[in-house]
Amino acid sequence: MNHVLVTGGAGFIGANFVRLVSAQRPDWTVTVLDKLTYAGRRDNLAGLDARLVVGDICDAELVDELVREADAVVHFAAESHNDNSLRDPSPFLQTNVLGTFTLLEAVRRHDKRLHHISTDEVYGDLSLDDPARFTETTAYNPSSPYSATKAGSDHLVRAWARSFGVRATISTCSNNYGPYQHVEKFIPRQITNVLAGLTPKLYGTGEQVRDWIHVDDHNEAVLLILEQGRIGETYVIGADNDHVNNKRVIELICELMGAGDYEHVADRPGHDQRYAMDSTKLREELGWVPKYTDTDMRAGLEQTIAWYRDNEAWWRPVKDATERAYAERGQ
Ligand code: NAD
Ligand code: TDX
Repeated sequence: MNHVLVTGGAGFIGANFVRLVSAQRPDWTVTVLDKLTYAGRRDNLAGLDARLVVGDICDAELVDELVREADAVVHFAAESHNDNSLRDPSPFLQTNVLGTFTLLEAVRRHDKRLHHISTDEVYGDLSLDDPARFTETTAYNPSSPYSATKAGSDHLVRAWARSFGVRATISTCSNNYGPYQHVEKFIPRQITNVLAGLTPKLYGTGEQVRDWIHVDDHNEAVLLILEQGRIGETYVIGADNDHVNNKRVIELICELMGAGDYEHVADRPGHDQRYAMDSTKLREELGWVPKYTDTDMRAGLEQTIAWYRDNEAWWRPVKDATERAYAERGQ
C-alpha cells in the first residue's frame, strides 16, 4: 500500500490522520478528497505533503477517477454534528448515505481496500446507571438524524462486503477531542468560550457521559486497522473514559484555564445519555494501546487547551457565527 485516498481529510479527524500518516509513513502518497464545507479547511493541511482535491464524495465521476488511482481509501467524510442534523437533516442524508454509496461503487469497480470510519452513536445510548459497554455485536439503535445516517452507511459497507466482496473494515469510535476540532463541538466550544471571555455552556444538567478519546489515539487505531485489520471486521475504538460526565469535563476545563463559572443552557432534544466502549477486540487482536490514559483526561485537555491558546487565528474567524447560531436556539 503506498497511495491512500483520504475522504474528509481537511476536517478535524481526517486532517489529524493525514498528519499522522505523514509522520509515520513518509513514503506514502496521500490524496485528500474534501468538499471544504464549513467544517473543512485547506489550512488544516498546511505544511503537509498531501494533494488536496476539492470535490464532493457524491460526484461519481470524480470519485471513480480518484479511487482508481489509489491503493486504499480511508473514508472520514461526513456531516458530523448532531445539533446541525436536528436543524436540517438533508445534507446528512446526501453525504453520509449517498456519498458512502458512491464511494462503495467505485471501490467495488476497482477492487480497492476500504476503511470506513463510523461512530459509537450507531449503537444508540445506555442509561446513566447501565454499566454495559458497546461491543462489535451490540445491536444498532441510532437516535438522531446524524447517527441514523451513519448507521445507514455502515449497513451499506457491510452489504457491499458480503454481496460484492468489497475488502472493507469498519471502526466505531467514541467522542474525539484534540487540535483542529471545530468550535461547534463541546470541548473546543468551551475552551474558546473561556479564551473569548464568554461563559462556558453546559446542556441541561450535564449528567451525560461521553467516552472521550484523544484524536491521535483514534487515528493510531485507524492506521493499525487499515494495515492489519481482518477484512470484513468491525473494531470498536475507545479509551476507557466512560466515567467522566459533561459536567466534570466543563469543570475541569474551567479549572485548567483558571476560569470562573459556567452556565446551564437549553438541553439537546433527544439527548443521548451515555456512551461506553469495549475495545477489547482491538487491543487483543491488534495490540492497540492508547497514549492518553490518565483517568481524568488532564493530559489530553492540557495539550488541547494549549493548542487553542496558540492558534487563535485558526478559530477566531468562525467563533462569532457559531455562537450566534447557538444563541438562536437558547444554547
Ligand atoms: P468534521 O465535520 O470535522 O469533518 C468532516 C470533513 O468532511 C470536512 O472536512 C468536510 O469538508 C468533509 N465533507 C463533508 N461533506 C463532504 C462531501 N460531501 N464530500 C467531501 N467531503 C465532505 O468531522 P470529524 O469530527 O473530523 O469526523 C470525521 C469522521 O469521523 C466522520 O465520519 C464522523 O462521523 C466520524 N466520527 C467522529 C467522531 C468525533 O468525535 N468527531 C467520533 C467518531 C466518529
Ligand atoms: O455547548 C455544548 N454543551 C454541551 O453540554 C455542546 C456543543 C455539547 N454539549 C454536550 C452534548 C453532548 O452530551 O456535550 C456532549 C458532546 O457534544 P458534541 O461535541 O456535540 O458531541 P456528540 O453529540 O456527543 O457527538 C460527537 O461524538 C460522536 C461527534 O460530534 C460525532 O461526530 C461523533 O460521531
